Amino acid sequence: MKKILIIGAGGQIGSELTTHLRSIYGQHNVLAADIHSTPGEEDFVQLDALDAAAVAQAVRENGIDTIFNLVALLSAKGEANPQLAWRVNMGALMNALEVAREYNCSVFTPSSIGAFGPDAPKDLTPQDTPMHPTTIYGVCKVAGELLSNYYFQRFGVDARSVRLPGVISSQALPGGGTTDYAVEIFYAALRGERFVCPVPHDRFMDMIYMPDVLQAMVQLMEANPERLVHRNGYNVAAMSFSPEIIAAEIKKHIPGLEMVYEIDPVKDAISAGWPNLMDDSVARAEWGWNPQWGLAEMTADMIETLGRRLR
Ligand code: AKB
Repeated sequence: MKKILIIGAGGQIGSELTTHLRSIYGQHNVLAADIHSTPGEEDFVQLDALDAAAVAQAVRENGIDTIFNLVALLSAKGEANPQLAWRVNMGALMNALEVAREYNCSVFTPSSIGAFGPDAPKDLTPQDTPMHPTTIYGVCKVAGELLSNYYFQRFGVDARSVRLPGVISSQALPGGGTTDYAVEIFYAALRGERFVCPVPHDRFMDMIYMPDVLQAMVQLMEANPERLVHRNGYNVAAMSFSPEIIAAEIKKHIPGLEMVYEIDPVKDAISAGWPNLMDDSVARAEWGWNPQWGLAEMTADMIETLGRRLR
């Protein structure tokens, strides 16, 4: 990776990925792109990921060799408007792959635990297993993995992806996801507000802390292509917990946290079909995936860093 374009750079992952990649590859070698403008930001271009000509122009004019395509409507938001979710999620990916084909770029796109459906084993969900998601988000993720593999086999486009768990981070908020509660609970705890949890107390889901997400993206994109058998998309696991478990962990730092449950039927149904914990042994074997953050360390760090931001 020498010249990088991040599409969707203003989102939860994009905002931290931009800073992280600039610290490794240099400020001017990482071009941030988003549909919303960021006044005064250097090395930024405002573009609509669904505008193929605009994506091509950004790649051509800046000599880009690697594209991170982070544009997506998340799972719960996708269910509110499935047609829009398909148009945005698949449109942005198709444009990224087509531009990559034309200008010989590598492409990273996050897949998700949402790519699995109710017929996949819940515990230690294998890398290769039935994938029949029941959400439009999951359908897009499976289609995206297949499309990325197709572009590699048919056109030689170096497309790679990981199946991300719910991402926990202290900078930009997620939005429209089923796992968002695991971020929002920290804001409530630190502000002394009652937390209203939308998923059942005992619903386990895979989660990951942002530093491990950034590490996974760089590590996979820098991996020797000859070692990559799966390419799209690798299971990456870091921790798994339920709402009552994360609440208990936060209470070790903030004993006054108050949590009540008001189950959101959409998030309940979505999360019921997702893994409890994926088996990530293939990612470990093929490119050395090795997460550093578990529940206890992540919780302590979130309270410290988000607490500083909110003060
Ligand atoms: C969501 O909840 O939709 C996302 C995801 C797990 O892909 N955070």
